[in-house]
Amino acid sequence: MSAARQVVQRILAGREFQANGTAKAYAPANIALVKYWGKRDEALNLPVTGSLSISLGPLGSHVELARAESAGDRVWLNGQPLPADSSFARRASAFLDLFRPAKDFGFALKARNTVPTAAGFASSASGFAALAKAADGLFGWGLAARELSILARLGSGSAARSLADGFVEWQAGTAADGLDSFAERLDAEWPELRVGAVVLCSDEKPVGSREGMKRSVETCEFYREWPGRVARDLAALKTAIAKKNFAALGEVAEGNALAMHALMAATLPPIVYALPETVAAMRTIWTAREAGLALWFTMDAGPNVKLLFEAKDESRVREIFPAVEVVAPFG
Ligand code: 2P0
Repeated sequence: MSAARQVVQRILAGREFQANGTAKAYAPANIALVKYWGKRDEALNLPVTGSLSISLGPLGSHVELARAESAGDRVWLNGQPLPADSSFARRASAFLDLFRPAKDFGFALKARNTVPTAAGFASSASGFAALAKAADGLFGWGLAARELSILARLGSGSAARSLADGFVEWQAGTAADGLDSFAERLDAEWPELRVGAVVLCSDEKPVGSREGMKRSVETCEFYREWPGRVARDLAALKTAIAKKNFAALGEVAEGNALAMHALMAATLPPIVYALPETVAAMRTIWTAREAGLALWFTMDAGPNVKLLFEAKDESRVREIFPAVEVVAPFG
């Protein structure tokens, strides 16, 4: 039995697998302010370090899950039926295998993303988080948020952070089975906070995160510096959030993203996601900041930048980046 399936059995010990009607669930997408880059266990998506994200409220994934009339899963994405060999259907079915009561039990899954696919926010985190919640609803397990976070992580690491709104911290944990590696909401609100997506290129990335982080752990000479850096950044970010110090939040998030991209560049073979337009956008942000605008950015495993600012500066930010898609994570 796979390591992931063993973990699922441990969490679901004593629970029934009786499917009831159609379960609906929603989970928000999230953007990390202190990043996850590197695993200590690939089968269970256990991270080397903790990470801290902000959930994107109404941008996320809605799913409906029911038992299909016959064996074999039926998967729809944004209203379209998908061939079973499409990458989305294959990933969803592989995740649902963890909960499948019998080989001839097929799932009917309808997923709808409100994360615009072209906006540069990943929908896999919200998708697996919503799917874990929907499975919980379909079988009536009544799992706790921590347990749902662990199940979602088995689909994709960053999905562990998509079970809650607001600021969410994912603990790396130390247990081999990962039962101590889950994410929880921080007790903090920041209604003025804004995240802006600036899409510079929506082509498929040359190296996926899963492959990229594995390569960094194995070959990047300064990967050993990363856990210490993350620990310092997590502490500084939590202080910034507690004090609502926006400049401190921006500084930590931008610095952490640039440090992650430095790790990527020092990986063999090197991984450089930035395009000339990415570097130009960074310089524009730095110039605006020198002129007094409280604007910072973060970047994930791709060439697009995500702006961090407060509501009072939104019109100035829109003047600089007219195509920005703005999200208010706290509504
Ligand atoms: C993050 N990323 O913290 C980091 C920053 C990308 C860069 O989590 O292999 O899709 O499914 O655990 O979660 C993307 O990695 O990887 C990611 P898996 P995942 O948001």
